[in-house]
Parts: sequence; structure tokens; C-alpha cells
Amino acid sequence: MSDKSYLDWPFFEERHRQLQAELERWIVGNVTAHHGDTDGACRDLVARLGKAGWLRYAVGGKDCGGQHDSIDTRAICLLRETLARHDGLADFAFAMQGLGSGALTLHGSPEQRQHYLTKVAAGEAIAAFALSEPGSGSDVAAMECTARADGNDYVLDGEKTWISNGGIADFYVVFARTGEAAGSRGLSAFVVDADAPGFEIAERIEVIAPHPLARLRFTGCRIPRSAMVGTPGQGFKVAMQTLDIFRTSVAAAALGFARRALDEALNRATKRKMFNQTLADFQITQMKLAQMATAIDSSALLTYRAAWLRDQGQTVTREAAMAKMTATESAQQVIDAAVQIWGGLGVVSGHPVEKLYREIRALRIYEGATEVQQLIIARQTLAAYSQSGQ
Ligand code: COS
Repeated sequence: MSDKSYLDWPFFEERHRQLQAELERWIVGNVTAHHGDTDGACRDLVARLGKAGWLRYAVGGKDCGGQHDSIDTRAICLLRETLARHDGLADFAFAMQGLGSGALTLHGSPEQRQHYLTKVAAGEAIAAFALSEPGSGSDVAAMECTARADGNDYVLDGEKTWISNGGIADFYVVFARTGEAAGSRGLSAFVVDADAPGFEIAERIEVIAPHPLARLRFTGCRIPRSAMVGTPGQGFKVAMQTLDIFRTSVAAAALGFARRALDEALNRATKRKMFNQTLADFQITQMKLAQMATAIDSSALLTYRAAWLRDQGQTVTREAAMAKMTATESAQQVIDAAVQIWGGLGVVSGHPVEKLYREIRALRIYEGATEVQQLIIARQTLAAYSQSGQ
């Protein structure tokens, strides 16, 4: 049984505690082992999460299926943490509905919100966020995919890669260069339906923890002007604001993986007999367990600080970066220690800690690699110092 004492921290309200407990109950019987057909499992998870009402938390706007008018960051973090503790793919299915539709929650027109968000919240449409390109992952402002205005349309040309839900999504929020200014000020966001002419899946990408992922290609892909999300030239900010919400939730997912790893490690350490005592009786094991427990609490404090601050209406770029960096890096170490405590069994395919070992790795890279988070934190710290006039 995982430690739940953090739920009493002042970051949470009673509704958050109830939400977490309800999800815990729902998971039993609804999130089961899936083998082989990752696309099918994902579609099934989205449908189940939608039917049960969990995806209402992934979108903002009561008028278009959302639980609240804006996204409750603490709620999505608790949901991701709990789902991740049980099943990485269930967490992925939930998270990508939110990330893929985040730009519409924040900047969609009333028509776009009605059309897309209601379906996302019900689990009836699968969303994807298409930002990275083969030549620009961390350096978003260097993107080359273009959107050229032509009459009542925009015409998209270029590629996107590492796109989660690529191949199964019903629509993609795509960022492209519209050229209002150089660099980050010349990008715009668009919502592109999967059946848009000139859009294709160029390649499906297999990764160490299977989930739907693809490279997308746009060749003269014509979409109506009304498909723009936000205003021309605002795309970079739309992407960053979306990431400010979901980066915190990536930290929460990492936390869920780490908590599961500690549970598994405690289970093994207290039962495994060795040299006439249990593994947990060795000080060397206790040192590991102490480091794991402390890493988890520090990650949780940073994660829920960022979530709480955002729910108070504050900009959390720095806090979200700190949370994501710390929680993902720490979770990697916690999981590695859990594998070590399990010994040979820990590397057997399909063992819970072996799965966690594969699941965690990408979180240190996607939605801004650890090095990008360091850049963000350092820039903001230096800016605060120079503003202080010292
Ligand atoms: N919210 C709102 N606006 C933001 C913002 C945020 N979180 N972050 C930056 N901006 C604004 C800046 O204020 C600046 O505005 P002005 O042009 O009006 O001055 C503009 O956006 C450009 O900001 P900046 O100069 O910091 O941009 P950089 O090109 O230097 O990029 C990083 C900054 C590296 C932080 C950014 O490109 C990034 O986050 N990269 C990682 C992207 C990522 O997560 N990729 C994974 C894809 S999802 S799997």
C-alpha cells in the first residue's frame, strides 16, 4: 500500500482527496494488463477513461465537457500520479488527451472548443500535440514546418516527429511557421483533422516502453483559416503555456512510477531472506530505502507546489521546470534502486520494476529534456537577480 500521507498536505482540498480515492477504486477492474496491441489498448483506455468521466479533468470549460472552467492542475497531477502507479499506458492515454487539446482549452475559438473538447472529454476523439520536428526538438523557435495563407485556407508543408498518439489521433494541434516575424514570434498553432488531404503518417516509431508514436508529414495540406488556434504569430506562446500545465503533470507521472518502485522494493526487501535475515535488515538496504523515500517526498513537494501555484493563477514556468527535472531524474534513480533490490528478477521481462525501468526513461526527455528545464530555471533565476538590482 502506497504512502498517502501527502494527501494531507495543505496543497490539497477535500475534493482532491476524494478524487484520488475514487480513481483508486475505479482502476481495479478497469485498468488491466494489455499485451501486444498498443494502439488498441490505448483506444480502449481513452474510451474507458472518457466514459467514466476522468477525461473531463483533462480539458477546461464546463460548456464543452470539462469538469471545471479551467484545468485543475492539482487534480490532473493526482490523476496522473495514481494512474502511473498502476499502469504507464493508462497514464499516457489520459495525459495525451490533455496535452493534445491543451491549446484548445487555452486559446480555442468557441466553435473549436465545442467541436473538439466535448469529444476529447467524452473519450470519443483522440488528441495529439505536434510541436517537435526532426531538426527542432529543444529549440522550438527553429521549426521549419510552414503554414502559408492562401485565400480562405492555410497550406501546411513539413514534418513533425516524436508525436505521441501519432497514427491513432483523430486530430493534431500543429505548430507551424507563418512568418509574422523571425524566430519564436512567427509561429502559429492549427488544429488539423487526421483525414485532412495532404496529411500522412510518414513513419511509426517503436520505443522501449511501447506507446503510439509517429513522424507526421504535411504535403500541401490545406486547412481552413478557421483552423488556427489563437492569433497569427502567437504559436510559440500557445505551446509554452500548454507545456507549463503539462510539464507539472509529467512530474506527477514520474512520481507515480517512483512510488510504485518504492512499494515493490519494500515488498521485496522485507520478504527476501539472506544470510539469516531479510534484505531490509541490512543497513545498506536501509540507506537505499531512505534515499528513495526522501527523493519521492522532495519530488512531490515540488510537483504539488507548482500545481497549487498554477491553480492560484500564477505563472509557473520556473516551478514547473524544477518539478519536472527533479521528479523525472529522481524517479529514474528510485526505480534503478528498486531493480537492484529485486536482483535478477528485476530485469525479467514483464516484472513490474523492469517495466518501470523502461517507462521512466522517456520522461527525462519529452516535454522539455532535463537540460531544457535547467536552461529555464537558470534564465529565470538570473533574471530575478538582475531585476533585484544587485
Ligand atoms: N509562457 C508564455 N510565454 C512564454 C513562455 C511561457 N512559458 N516561455 C517563453 N515565452 C515567451 C517569451 O516571453 C518570449 O516572448 P517575447 O517574444 O514577447 O519576448 C518568447 O516566448 C520567446 O521566449 P524565449 O526567448 O525564452 O525563447 P527561446 O527560443 O529562447 O526558447 C526554450 C526557450 C528553450 C525554453 C523553449 O524553446 C522550450 O521550452 N523548448 C523545449 C520545447 C519542448 O518542450 N519540446 C518538447 C516538445 S513536446 S514532447
